[in-house]
Amino acid sequence: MIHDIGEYFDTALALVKAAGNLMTEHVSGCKKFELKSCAIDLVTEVDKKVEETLINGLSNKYPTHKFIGEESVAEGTKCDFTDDPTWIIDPVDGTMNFIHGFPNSSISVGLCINKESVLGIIYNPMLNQLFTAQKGKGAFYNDRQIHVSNVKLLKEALVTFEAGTSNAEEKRQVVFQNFEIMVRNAHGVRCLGSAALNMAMVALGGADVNFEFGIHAWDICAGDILVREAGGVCIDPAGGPFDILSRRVLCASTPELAQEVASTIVQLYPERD
Ligand code: LIP
Repeated sequence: MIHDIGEYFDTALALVKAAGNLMTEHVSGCKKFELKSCAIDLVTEVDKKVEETLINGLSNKYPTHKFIGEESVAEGTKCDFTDDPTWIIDPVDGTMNFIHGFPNSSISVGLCINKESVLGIIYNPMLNQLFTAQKGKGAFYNDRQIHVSNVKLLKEALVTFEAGTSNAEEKRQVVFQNFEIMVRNAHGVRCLGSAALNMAMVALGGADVNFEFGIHAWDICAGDILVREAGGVCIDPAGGPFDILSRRVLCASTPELAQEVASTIVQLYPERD
C-alpha cells in the first residue's frame, strides 16, 4: 500500500493545532488532576480530552490505522505495536508543568509505519513552539528548517535530562548519580520537564544531548524522527540501536557525543512498554 505521508501530516497538524486550544485555556495552570502510577505521575481532564480529540479525528479519516496513546494505555488499552500505521500520542507531555502553569508542555504525535517513525509533530501552544518532521524532508521549528549542533565532546555539550515520573528508589539513585556525572563533566545541564521538548531542543541545536530512562514510546516517537531529520542521532543509552519500546532514549547532535555519553552514564533498564 502507498502511504501519502504528506497528507497524514497535514491532517495530524490541523488536529494538533486545534487541540492546542484546549491547553491554552489553562495558561496559569490546571489545578485539578488525578494520580496514575504514583504521586508524581499525573493526568488532567485536558490530557484525556486532547487524546480523545486526536484519536477521534485521525481514526475517522484513517479507520485502519492503529493508536498508542498515553492515557488510553493508562486506562488499560494494550500497547500493540505492529507494522501497521500506528499513531503514537502523548496528549500533554509535561503534565506536571501544565498543572503548575510552567509553560513547557507539548502535544507530541508520531506516526510509525513498519515500526519506523515517518512523521513527528511536537507543539507547545503555551509558547507557540511548533516542531515538525517528515521522513526525508528535514526538521522544522515554526516553519524554519533546523539542524543539530556540531558538538562532539561532552565537556562542550549542554545536556538535558529529567528526574521523570517515577519515584522508585532505584530510579532516583540513577538520576542522582547521572546528575553528578553530568554536572562534573558537561558544559551545562538543564531539565525542561517535557521529554519531547528536550528532544526538540537537540534538534534545534539549543541543547546537544538528551537522555532519559523510564520514558515511554509516546514521549519519544515524534522526537526520534525530529532529531534524525535535523541531522542528529537517536540511540539506546548504552550505545546500541534505538528501541522505541525499551523506555530508554539518548539523542545527540553527533554520534561521537552520543557514544561518549552512553559510556559515561549509569544505566537503568525499566520494564518495557
Ligand atoms: C513525562 C515528561 C517528563 C519525563 C517523563 C515523562 P508526561 O511525560 O513530561 O519530562 O521526565 O519521563 O515523559 O507524563 O507528562 O506525559
